[in-house]
Amino acid sequence: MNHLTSFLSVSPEVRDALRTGQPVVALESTIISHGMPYPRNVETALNVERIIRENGAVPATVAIIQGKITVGCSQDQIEYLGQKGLAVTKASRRDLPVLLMRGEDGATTVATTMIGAALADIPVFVTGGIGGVHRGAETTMDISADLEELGRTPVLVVCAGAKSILDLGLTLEYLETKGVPVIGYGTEELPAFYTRTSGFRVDYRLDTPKEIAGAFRALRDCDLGGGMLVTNPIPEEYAMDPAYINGAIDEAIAECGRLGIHGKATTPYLLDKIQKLTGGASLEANIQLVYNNARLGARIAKELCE
Ligand code: PSU
Ligand code: MN
Repeated sequence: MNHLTSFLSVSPEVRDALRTGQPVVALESTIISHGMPYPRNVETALNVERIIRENGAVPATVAIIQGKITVGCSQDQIEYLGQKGLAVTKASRRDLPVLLMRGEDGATTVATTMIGAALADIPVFVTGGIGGVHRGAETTMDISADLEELGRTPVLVVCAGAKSILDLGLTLEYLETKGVPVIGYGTEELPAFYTRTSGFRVDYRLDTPKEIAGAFRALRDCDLGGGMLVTNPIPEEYAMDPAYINGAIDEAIAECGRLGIHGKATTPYLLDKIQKLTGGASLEANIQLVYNNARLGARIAKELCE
């Protein structure tokens, strides 16, 4: 462990895997409680864990359970978070101190899952999409804490890019400022979650888990600080039509503005609205891209253990 704290609880299975040098992959829980409807969220979370095992790594779903940063949630805990849904506190970095003091529960975002992974010494974390710079951030200042975390915490995050609910160009600028390498797995272009392309370029294209692991090893060996973002395009067969999905996204953003939704409620509102507008097609794409990321994350974690 990097830092022993009584607020950290690592499951016996994950602890053993880390002690014996086996690959471990961290997973977030806001995607369960706030990112998908019940019961598909629980089904997806358990499938992701199974895929990671099938690919030779140990899954470690992270959440705040009764005031502990829990690394390696049980099936019951995943079921609980999924059922409670939006009633669980969405916990980003700034939420941790009070939740831990009170002994409460929280679903971890990308930022807090990185914190948990780093405390437990897990280098690889798999998710769907990261938070970023929201459209209109030049007046709202709505920039996800995920980006700051990527700038400071040494964890490799595998995602399918970011949704175009965000300003992707500004998100890339922010990551550049923070010194975060943005890698495209087999692509020159930043994937936009539901689609394989976005019109924006990644910093580097790498074609193998071995090269990705090598770059991350260099980052850590040199103590550069901060993480690395690996963007993995959604498989072709599940990619959505850009005009269709971007139309739904624009409509969801307009509705969000009319309703005056802001702050931490913005991302969950947009995710839900897009799912409703597309009649569940976006949920299917979302699930498949997470599975695809789980396969890649497990392979990178294995390379890092070589
Ligand atoms: N984007 C998605 N799905 C998600 C999220 C973002 O496509 O589930 C979640 C993640 O947990 C991410 C968080 O860390 O939303 C970002 O929220 P905010 O923009 O409020 O920082
Ligand atoms: Mn925000």
